[in-house]
Amino acid sequence: MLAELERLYQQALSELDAVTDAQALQAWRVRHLGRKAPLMQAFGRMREVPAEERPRVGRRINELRDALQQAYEAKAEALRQAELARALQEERLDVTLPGRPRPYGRLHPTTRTIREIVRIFQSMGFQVFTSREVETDEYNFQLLNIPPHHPARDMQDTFYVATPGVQADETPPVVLRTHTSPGQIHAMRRYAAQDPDNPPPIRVVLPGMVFRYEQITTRSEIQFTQVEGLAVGRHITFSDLKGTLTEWARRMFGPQVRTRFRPSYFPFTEPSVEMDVECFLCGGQGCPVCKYTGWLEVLGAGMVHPVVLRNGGYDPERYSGFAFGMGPERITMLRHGIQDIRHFWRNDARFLEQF
Ligand code: FA5
Repeated sequence: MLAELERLYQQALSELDAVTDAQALQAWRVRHLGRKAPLMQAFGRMREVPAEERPRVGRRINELRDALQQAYEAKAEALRQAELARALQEERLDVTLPGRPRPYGRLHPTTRTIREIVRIFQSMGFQVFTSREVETDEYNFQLLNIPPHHPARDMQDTFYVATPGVQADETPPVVLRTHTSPGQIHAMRRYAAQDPDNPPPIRVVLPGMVFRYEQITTRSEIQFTQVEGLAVGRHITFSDLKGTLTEWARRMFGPQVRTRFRPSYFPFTEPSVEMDVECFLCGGQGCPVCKYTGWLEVLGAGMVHPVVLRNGGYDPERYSGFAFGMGPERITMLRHGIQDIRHFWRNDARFLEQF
């Protein structure tokens, strides 16, 4: 029996030599070390061996089995190493390559412009006052000296907000604000409430979203932003308006930039102006962006109308003030030479990534 087992052992070793993959190795293990393998069954056949031979034969069978087990483990390890070498060769990994950069979000160009505008006014002592986007007709128009049927309403086509089940003429009309100017009334009333007989002076800026029922074009959106400004106090003059806005323009567009004021009309300011800045793209020489005029319009402004001051709780005999309103999208377009305002809402990463 021992001679037969020695032969099987030699055969198992030479079979193991020929094994080249994990699957064949498993099959080999079942064949030579499994429960039904001849070597394993030999323990059951010990009865055939003369009693005095049994210890020696038993020891030898154990040795053969241990030797096969070791040969198996050595082969398994060799196969693992070979597999690793192959993987390293084929799936080459250069650990010195730089990592993949994580995409970071960034601020929308309009937000950046608004923040810059606000920062400059803050440095001049203005505070941010936040006002609502849904307004009554009263605040958006009437308290700003734009009565019903006033032709100036045509300047700002309006989105009216309907209340389901309620007839339009049963409730005061509610609108999406067409400009940030109704915030002037909210701010004045809030400040005046502190001391109605002697209301404190005001210096606020009001950034926010506005809505107009307009034809969308390359220059006009139906939803855009404005930054409003309001200063109210004793002895505030038109010179203060010019000085403040000119200083803002210099800090915003560069210290050399020149400004000019043109007469204009807004129902809530008197007198009213529009401010142009010298085209900072061509330095006033004339280019397509300034339409060869050398000037860019950036805002509307004026001295707060006495009716508006009174509506806000400020006696126009004792107080005066100036107000202004500007459009950050248009300013962003001018600064970056953006030809079409519709890019701002398109959410196209190729556009947004440039800022
Ligand atoms: C007003 O809205 C006034 N409330 C501004 C004002 C405030 C004047 C305080 C005096 C005192 P206007 O309609 O011109 O004015 O709009 C102001 C700015 O908003 C414009 O200069 C422009 O930059 C921007 N704007 C107006 N309409 C649009 C539009 N459809 N799309 C994008 N920007 C617009």
